[in-house]
Amino acid sequence: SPVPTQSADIVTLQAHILQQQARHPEATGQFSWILSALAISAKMISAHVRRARLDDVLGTVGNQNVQGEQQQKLDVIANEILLRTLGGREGVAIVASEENEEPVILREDDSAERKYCVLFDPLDGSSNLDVCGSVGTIFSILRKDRRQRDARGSLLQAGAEQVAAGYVLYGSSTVFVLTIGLGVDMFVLDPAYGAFIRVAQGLKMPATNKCYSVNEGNRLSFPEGYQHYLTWAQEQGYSSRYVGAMVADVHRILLQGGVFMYPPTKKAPKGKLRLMYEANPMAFLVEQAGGKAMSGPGQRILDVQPTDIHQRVPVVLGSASEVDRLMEKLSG
Ligand code: P6P
Repeated sequence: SPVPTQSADIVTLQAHILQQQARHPEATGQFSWILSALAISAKMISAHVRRARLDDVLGTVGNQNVQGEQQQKLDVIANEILLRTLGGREGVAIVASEENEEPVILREDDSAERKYCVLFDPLDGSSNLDVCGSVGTIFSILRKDRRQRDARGSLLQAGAEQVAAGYVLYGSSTVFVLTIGLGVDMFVLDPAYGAFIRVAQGLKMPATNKCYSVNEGNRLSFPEGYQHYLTWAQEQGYSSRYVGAMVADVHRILLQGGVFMYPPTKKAPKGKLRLMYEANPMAFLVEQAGGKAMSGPGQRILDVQPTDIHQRVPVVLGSASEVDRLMEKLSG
């Protein structure tokens, strides 16, 4: 019988993290522990997402569950999971969450060892849960800036300073996408074993794709350049795909190419998406996959100097040529 082809090695996310650490003999392991905290958080949040609304039905009397606890919304649960897993990691000095107005200082920077800041949107697009749509978790890791005296100062670094970024997509499967600045790697959760299995390394976004992703309901309130672009794209026969959860929309662009945008609108003149824990991590991933991420003509998202943890920016990201074309339309 024919010799079976050597199947590809099975590499889990945990093994991948350790492989990356082994490339840096000076590494203390702090960074690896942070990534593993994000991995276990993703598995726990995935388990809750797969039970969305069942807990409401199976576990509650009024809005209390059988333990008499206040039934929590899933984004609060996801936030708690991330705070508590990251809280157990020595390397994490500060966390900032879309759910918390103020950053959380987990430990003072008393040791000589490098510390990190972790920013996240625990359950992005959570309103999609009500209709069994895709939702996601987005995270960004910065080095704690030791020269800064307070948490805010440490956090307000441009996206180009990120040491890692990624997202978890809770869709038809649970996908963990990660960059530590050496390309983009993708993992899929095997629920039978509770392990994330590596399915792609060094992922590169297709150079073009006649597909755009935007909430067209806001079209008439977009700046003119965006409207001109959409008219042009429709004349070219572009297709439109929009889930309404950034992680799902960006994941499609990462794998298939095209362009995602959240332009300024009358309701959100600076755009709706948050710089620190939505635009920056996605921009890092997209650039690592060979794409572009801009917040306007000549304004690379990763170069934006933040002034507030929760500030919003317009977002255009995707295949370089598709982003360039839109920027041309915006430049008039
Ligand atoms: P709209 C979800 O609420 C979110 O923050 C992103 O995940 C998503 O891209 C965007 O807002 C959707 O906003 O206005 O199109 O519903």
